[in-house]
Amino acid sequence: MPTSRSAMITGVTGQDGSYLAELLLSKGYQVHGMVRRSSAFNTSRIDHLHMGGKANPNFFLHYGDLADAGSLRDILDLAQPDEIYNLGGQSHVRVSFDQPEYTMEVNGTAVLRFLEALRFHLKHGGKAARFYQAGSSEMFGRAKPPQNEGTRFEPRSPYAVAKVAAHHEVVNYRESYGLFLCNGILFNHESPRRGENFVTRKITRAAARIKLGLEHRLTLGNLEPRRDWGFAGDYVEAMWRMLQQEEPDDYVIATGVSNSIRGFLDLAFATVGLDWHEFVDTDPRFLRPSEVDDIEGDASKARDLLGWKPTMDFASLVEMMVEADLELARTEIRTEG
Ligand code: NAP
Ligand code: F7E
Repeated sequence: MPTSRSAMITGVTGQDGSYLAELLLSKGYQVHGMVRRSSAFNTSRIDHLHMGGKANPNFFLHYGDLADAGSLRDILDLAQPDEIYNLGGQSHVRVSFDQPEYTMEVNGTAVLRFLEALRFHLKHGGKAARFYQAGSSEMFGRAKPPQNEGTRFEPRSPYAVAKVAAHHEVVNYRESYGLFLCNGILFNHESPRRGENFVTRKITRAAARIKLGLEHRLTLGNLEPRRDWGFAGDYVEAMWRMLQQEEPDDYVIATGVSNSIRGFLDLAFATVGLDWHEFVDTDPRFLRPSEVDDIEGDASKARDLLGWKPTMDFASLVEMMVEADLELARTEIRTEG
């Protein structure tokens, strides 16, 4: 087991970054997380790792931003990472239609910026680092399921277009400069730490709060799309495995099972003993100008080459998220007295 390897994570304050930081620390890595400046605290998902009596001495945070080349170079210089996980980004597909240029900047151009920073780092005597890029099943867009590494990209949003650009940047730098760079093509993955404006968490949070009387209605957009939902904790393990291989490559990570938003609603509300039809409204403001209707991944390559498979099925994932949101709602009720 490695004891002195160093890793750099962008997006460490996000859902995946927090699980990945825990995983790498548990393996003995020194972990350097990049945090962007915010007017309010944005570290709630990682506070248990760097604050108070249980602060991990191998966990370091640095201010930086994917839009700022200097901060990327500085952190590379300081951390001398063996592995880099580029998880930072504007991750909301609907929002990418409102902020297309910014999304391309942070999800697409910033990857090029980072790869150039890495080349600069190497040219100036820095340690050679392996690099993971957070690609997405959204890149497949309207390509027919099941989608795998050979499926054509048919992106349907500014988010997906930017991720496709990043994917090709990584392949191009790998082929041109012989760097160890991997694209993970991850299908939707969720957890109690999922942002509250993604559909899964929006539903589990509302189911819990409606059950406990804190809210009365839930308003959603399109209930028909199908997604291949897995557990984020399983997916960060796959990221790590990609960087432990002899050769760099690209991998689809998915459960191979898809469900509709309706299916998610069925299970989430059943967990609290309610029928969602009585509480859910739909509103066109949550619709997207173009939708990805059907997504289901074929992760056989990851199973065969990485020995990776998901540990949590759809029903257990939904139940875990609802239970966590019930606990949060109960705490809120106790605190407010
Ligand atoms: P998330 O919870 O939204 O986290 C995104 C992270 O990126 C946050 O730490 C955020 O910082 C940071 N960030 C945003 N803009 C940045 C910038 N300009 N510079 C530096 N950091 C910035 O997303 P996630 O679910 O963990 O996903 C991680 C990555 O995987 C993202 O790139 C996402 O697009 C991709 N992905 C996610 C899924 C999924 O289903 N979760 C699937 C495929 C791919 P703040 O905390 O300050 O906002
Ligand atoms: O939408 C529908 C919506 O925003 C899922 C990101 O992590 O996974 C995520 O992207 C589906 C879509 O996730 C609401 O139209 C209905 O069909 O939870 P979502 P996403 O767009 O699949 C991919 C793999 C990523 O890479 C992304 O970073 O649910 N939907 N009603 C709704 N979606 C939202 N957010 N809110 C609604 O009210």
